[in-house]
Amino acid sequence: METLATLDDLPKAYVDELTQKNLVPLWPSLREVLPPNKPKPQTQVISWKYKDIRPLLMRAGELTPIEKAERRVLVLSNPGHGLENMRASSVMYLGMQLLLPGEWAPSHRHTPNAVRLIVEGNGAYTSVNGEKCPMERGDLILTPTGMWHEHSHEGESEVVWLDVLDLPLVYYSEASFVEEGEKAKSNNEAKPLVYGPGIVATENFTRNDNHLVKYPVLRYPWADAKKALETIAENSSVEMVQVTYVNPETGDDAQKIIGFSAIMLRPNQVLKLRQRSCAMVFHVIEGDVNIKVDSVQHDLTVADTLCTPCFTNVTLVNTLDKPSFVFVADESPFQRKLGLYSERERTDI
Ligand code: 1HN
Repeated sequence: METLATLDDLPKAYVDELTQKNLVPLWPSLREVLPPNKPKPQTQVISWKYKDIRPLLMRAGELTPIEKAERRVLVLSNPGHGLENMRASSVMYLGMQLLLPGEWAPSHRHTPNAVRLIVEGNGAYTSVNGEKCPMERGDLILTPTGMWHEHSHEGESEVVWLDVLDLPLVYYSEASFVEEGEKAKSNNEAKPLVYGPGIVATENFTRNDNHLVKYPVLRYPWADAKKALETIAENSSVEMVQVTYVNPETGDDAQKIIGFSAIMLRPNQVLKLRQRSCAMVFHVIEGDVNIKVDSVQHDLTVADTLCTPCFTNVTLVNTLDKPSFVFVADESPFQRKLGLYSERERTDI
């Protein structure tokens, strides 16, 4: 590939005149915006250990009352994007949120899509458009774009969860904003609005705005996902024991931009993933997993999180002689919709 001329190859007076007229020559930057063969991601391979996060999150619980935080979150920020930009990848935001007994994180709704993966504790609830979703360890709870949500805690111990949002993408698109809800806690003792996949109270169903029907499942209990994984592992010899969280109404991914799945690693299994065109996030729900990304190995245990940039060689190793379980978030729904998604063979075999 031809090496192209740089800005320094141009007379300074010419460059200054371009600048004055808000013009930029393409050729000095062409190789940067269109690198050969694969992207040059800013996303770095980063892991966050829960044993590092937890004490700092509990300290935040002492330092900042919920009323002064609205959402008490430590953001898992990728230094490759600049820590202050609060991105795990170009599309995904990750945060660990703490809610203490008796606390209430007030109702709001916003354009970015969010999910919560519950990390520890019980007795807390997220209410999504009035449906009260109990938060149990490993559960996945959706708050899709535009749905009202608030968190409350009626239990005894700290509750912590991992938030995954498409905030970086929505913010970059200049489409990110929030609306505040009622100042009072909503009556989430009310009967649920959705009674099961495809069954909704008629009083809550408006044909022109059937958001509820578009997202009939808001809570995916971990017990169900785990049982599904164990059944797949028992009944088939498939190498990748994986379930995808889908929207039963549309048969599509559970949300439009970020995809969610869970993998069961068989005892001592070594699972080599193909290269993918999107960044990925791995979060250990149960067990001990070494994740090798290209040549670097990261030892993860329960509640640890790791993100990988596009087109890396990722190997998951279960170091236990019992199953380990990993939650996965990735950008494939977004990339597929735009026709950008691809997979490649690994480059280390
Ligand atoms: C949000 O609404 C929540 O509702 C958590 O718990 C994290 C990060 C950025 C923007 C909105 C929540 C968030 C967020």
